Amino acid sequence: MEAAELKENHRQLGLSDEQVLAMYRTMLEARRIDDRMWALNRQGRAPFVVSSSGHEGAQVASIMAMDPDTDWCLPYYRDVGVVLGWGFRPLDIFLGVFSRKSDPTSGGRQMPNHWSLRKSRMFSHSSPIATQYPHAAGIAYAIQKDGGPGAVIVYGGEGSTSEGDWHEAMNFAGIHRLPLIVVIENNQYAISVPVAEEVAGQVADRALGYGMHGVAVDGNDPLAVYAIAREAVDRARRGDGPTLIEAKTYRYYAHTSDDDDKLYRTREEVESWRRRDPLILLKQYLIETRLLSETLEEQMESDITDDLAAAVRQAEAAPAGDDPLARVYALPITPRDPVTSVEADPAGEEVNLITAINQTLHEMMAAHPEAMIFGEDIADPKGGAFKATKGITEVFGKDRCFNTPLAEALIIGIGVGLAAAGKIPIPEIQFADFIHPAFDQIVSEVARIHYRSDGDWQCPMVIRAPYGGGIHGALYHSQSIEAFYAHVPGLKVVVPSTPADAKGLLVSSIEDPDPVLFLEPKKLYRLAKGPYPAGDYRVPLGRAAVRRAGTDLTIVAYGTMSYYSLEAADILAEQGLSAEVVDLRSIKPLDWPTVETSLAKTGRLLIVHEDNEFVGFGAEIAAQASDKGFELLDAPVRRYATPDVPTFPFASKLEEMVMPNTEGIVRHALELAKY
Ligand SMILES: Cc1ncc(C[n+]2csc(CCOP(=O)(O)OP(=O)(O)O)c2C)c(N)n1
Repeated sequence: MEAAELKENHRQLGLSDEQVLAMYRTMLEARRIDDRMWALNRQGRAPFVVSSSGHEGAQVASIMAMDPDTDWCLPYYRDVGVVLGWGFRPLDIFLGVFSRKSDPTSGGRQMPNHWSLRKSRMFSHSSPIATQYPHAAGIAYAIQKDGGPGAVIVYGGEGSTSEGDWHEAMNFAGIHRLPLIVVIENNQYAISVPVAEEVAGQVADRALGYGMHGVAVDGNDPLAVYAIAREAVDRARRGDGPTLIEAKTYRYYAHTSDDDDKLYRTREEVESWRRRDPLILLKQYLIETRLLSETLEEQMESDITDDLAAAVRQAEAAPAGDDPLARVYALPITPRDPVTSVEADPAGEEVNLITAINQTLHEMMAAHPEAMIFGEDIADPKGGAFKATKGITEVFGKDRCFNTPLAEALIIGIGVGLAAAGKIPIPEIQFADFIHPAFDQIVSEVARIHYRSDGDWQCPMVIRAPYGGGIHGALYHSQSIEAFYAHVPGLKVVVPSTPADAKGLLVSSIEDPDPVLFLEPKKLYRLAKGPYPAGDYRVPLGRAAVRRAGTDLTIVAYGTMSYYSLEAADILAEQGLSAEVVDLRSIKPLDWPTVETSLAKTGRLLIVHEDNEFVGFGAEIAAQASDKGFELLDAPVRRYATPDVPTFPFASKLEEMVMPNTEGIVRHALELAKY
């Protein structure tokens, strides 16, 4: 091995002697931390560790090209060298290894190495591979539109470049020429899968397809990595767009402490890469350039050993967290006094539901300069598939109301990044049926960011999605999705059924610090008409409305079924049956006290929704009724919902046969009353 293997000279790269020595020291510290973590694991003191050894050159050199005072950093789980370079202390890392309460990244809630720190603009990382790339793109978009000086660096392995989230993010970064640097640490394996089975050709070449600059570099040559990273950062700061850097490297330990790498790599292969260890290459260089003496090297080693011993001692002795139920929501909504009377309609000009949504979005964009609306076809001149966003680009400009590529995971993922950067993202999913590609971003990211960062980050996003049937939308333009998402801690789910509620709930959702799934019943867009309250008007989340008072039975519904239930109540009244109609408005949080109060009055409960009955949201209400309202019930709880068929067949006659309707509600109510 020759030091001459390092192709660059640090001074020509603008690095001072102190800086190149600091680079070496950080790499050495990362290596020793890794060794220490593994030893702790093997001693049974740390249950799970992830290795970074071998990657230090790529990590420390690339992060040195950034400015921790203005830039953003999104490391992945292997990036000990990156987080040290960004200012983490060994203690911060070991607090995570021992999952202690004072672990600054997650308070012991996440696995070790899932880095995050809001005050240093290091965005929270999770475990699903590749979800971080759209986040980085969203942050970079916010920086670009604010005219900020910062750039964003995001890290991942070569395996992550097979995920859709990666491709969607690169596409978006290329389209907008974002100030983004993507570092792929290609260590030749995604767990046991060799790169040849992961990528056809070279990772860096993928940049071409996305209009990005792409470059492959020897990741074990820290000075070469630094040179490339510097160019990338300069490019980003000049406004010349993103760069994909593929740093070819190798990891010396197994994938994690749970992996046995002997199953898929020979010792000879590992040894051959160890001969090009980035730490040794840089050390040789420093010796030859007379910057590193034996004494200095020994001093560094012994300082690091002492620091790590102290950090391990302190971290291991630190207390564990004791509040796993806290900080699921930034604004938890606890049940209030039940609603007992029918709310009077607010004053206002009569509009339909879609107009109410459009006007509210205009008002909110004016009231909150940080609000941004984006999605497929939402910009003018089209203004959305249903015209919900009509006129917004014209008034507020295309930086704040913009079309995205046709990529739902990206839409939600950039929303996460925008929220991290202080925006209020209001993405539209064109039809709820097409939200499924974004399931991971919503469930694994949006909903968990607050909890997993122990309250450090918030994700105030409102995801609008037209949903439901009754418009001949067939199997893929009719679905009800509320049950999937009501199941997820960290999300709030609301469904308006009147224009006034559409405004009041949308305003509350946009002002709420937590993510809200705002489901708009398509059937009601033009059918539901009512007053549009001018000026300040809010409907609190988690608060149901009693739409009609009654004494014989309670009908609990939401969305289109709330509308139909009121029609049914009129028919039932003619037949001498007094039905109380409770419109939930919020699916989650559920306003149980209002349902219970109504039940106490009527003793009979009919739950109506257009989603499938099996494990539909009605099952939750029925379960709560039996748990908390058993003594109040004079009859079994009845559900009227769609049978177990895909919603909905296209032919009108077939759709009518399965989708709940007014006549069906009347029939079920009459039967229930007879029990
Ligand atoms: C979406 C998803 N699928 C599978 C996994 C399990 N998993 C964890 S790490 C990993 C390999 C990642 O390889 P690569 O991106 O090359 O990064 P490396 O770990 O090699 O640094 C896999 C499959 C996961 N965490 N997320």
